[in-house]
Amino acid sequence: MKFIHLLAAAMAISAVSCSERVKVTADYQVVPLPQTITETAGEQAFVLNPDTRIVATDSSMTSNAELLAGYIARMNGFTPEITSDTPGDNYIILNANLDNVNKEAYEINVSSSHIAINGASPAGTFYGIQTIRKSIPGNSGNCDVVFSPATISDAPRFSYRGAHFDSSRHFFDADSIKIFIDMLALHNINHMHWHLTDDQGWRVEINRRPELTRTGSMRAGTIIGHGGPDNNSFDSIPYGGYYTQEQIRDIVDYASRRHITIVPEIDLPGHMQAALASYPELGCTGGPYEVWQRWGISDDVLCAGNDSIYAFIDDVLDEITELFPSEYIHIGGDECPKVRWEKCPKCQARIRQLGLRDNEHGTAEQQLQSHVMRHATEFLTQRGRKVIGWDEILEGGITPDAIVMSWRGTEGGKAAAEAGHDAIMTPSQYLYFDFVQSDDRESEPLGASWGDPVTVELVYSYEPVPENLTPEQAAHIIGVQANLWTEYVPTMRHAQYMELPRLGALAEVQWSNAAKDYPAFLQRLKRLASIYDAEGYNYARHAFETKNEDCANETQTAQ
Ligand code: TNX
Repeated sequence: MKFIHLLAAAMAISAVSCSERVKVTADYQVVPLPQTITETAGEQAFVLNPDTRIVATDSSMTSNAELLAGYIARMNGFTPEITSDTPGDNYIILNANLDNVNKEAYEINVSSSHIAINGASPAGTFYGIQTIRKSIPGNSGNCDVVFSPATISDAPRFSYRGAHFDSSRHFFDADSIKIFIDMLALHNINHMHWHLTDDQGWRVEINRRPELTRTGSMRAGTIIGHGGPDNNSFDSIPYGGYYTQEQIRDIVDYASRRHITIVPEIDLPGHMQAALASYPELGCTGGPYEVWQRWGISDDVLCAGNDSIYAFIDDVLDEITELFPSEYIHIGGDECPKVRWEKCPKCQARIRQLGLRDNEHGTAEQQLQSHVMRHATEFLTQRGRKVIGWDEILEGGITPDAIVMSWRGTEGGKAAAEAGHDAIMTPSQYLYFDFVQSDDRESEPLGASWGDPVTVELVYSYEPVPENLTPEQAAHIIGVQANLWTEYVPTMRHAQYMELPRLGALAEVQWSNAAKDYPAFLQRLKRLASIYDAEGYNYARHAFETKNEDCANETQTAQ
């Protein structure tokens, strides 16, 4: 009886707790783990409550302040007022005058009167904001938050911290892409590699080539299941979509306010069947071609012997550089079969004209691919951009400034670094988030047709700098990225299931220098998952040993 009374009393307290402004305690052990967290002895704690203000010291801090106010509003149910004047106490002040060569570094000082977040640039301040935001428990409802006095100093290990997203195989509307960008911001990721074109759909409006979206953004149906030459089951449901230039500009702006650069990819000269369906004269056989309904590697690629493909590449890249201010532009280079070129009179004539023959750089056809890539590279270099290509660009000779994205394991990245090229590591066996995430494939939604499971622990265990590199060579490993190919990922809710919480493990690999400690990381990851809950993100539970929610066939609207 007594116990029941106590229970009833406890339930009553928890039901009213937040309206009585119950306090929860912030925990600075966040993902990714900050470099140093030093508790200050003998000081009173800071309490975040509905009277707390955010001080934006100048206009460069306004957007950061608005984002912080929004995070607090969503987590805690109240929206702090933003001001430019510093009140007597109870404020969070944002600055960007920290002296540090790493422009993404930040320092946080928590004292009883205020929290100061100071970045070495507005991006640095933003990462300090993320740390404060993630230190708030995800289930803190309408509660006040107690921050113990401390100094946190932090800076990322890698300057390129990427996440790739494939909008071609499945199309995700602009609001979904913004949700994805918010997910990246939560994980301190600063580059979104956006795969916008492929055999199965062209997704970016190009004014000078209107057929690319008129024809190339729509396929007549989609293969059911993994495919392969013997599978002829198609759903016969027309499928498509594309981003207008106005939408792209809006998304680029949305990302840049979150200090995320969007690196667009135009995949050349293979993975081009949607473009060939739009402009058949760009292919070796002249078509007709259809926007591909299968997954895999199409034999039909741009005809390297045809002068008109070079004008096509220029037209597309010209508008791409207008739309995307990114220093890096990705020009693909992967999986370009040479069967058409071997038989194509124009390609063979071009090979003769260029004097290409099989040698230590590769076959004549591989060198012909390098010729196409060099054309695109020169076009972009003249406009002050740097190119990134998949590791096949090492075959047949690579242009001097090209950055290699190592996906077929780590060897491409290692070879690139040894040859003095910058490299971004995205080896499939650790960082392909289209691979299933558990050995129990039966219980998983259909994943990529190749590759072993990629668990959270495996992602966390990844060390991006290959062994046996000199310090100079190691400095060429500029970053790390995970890729989400979407052949089997039709909705953003499903994409979240594939990304989360593996993105948490990726964030630690990209940002943190700390020695690996998986059990300690898991504790931090559980707390991050409480923020996934607060944000309404769908995520996989394998690492937490609880049941996965059904991720397939669900939709989610933008917040
Ligand atoms: C390989 S990674 C591809 C993609 C596929 C992916 C499926 C790369 C450069 N090419 O076209 O979507 O495998 O896992």
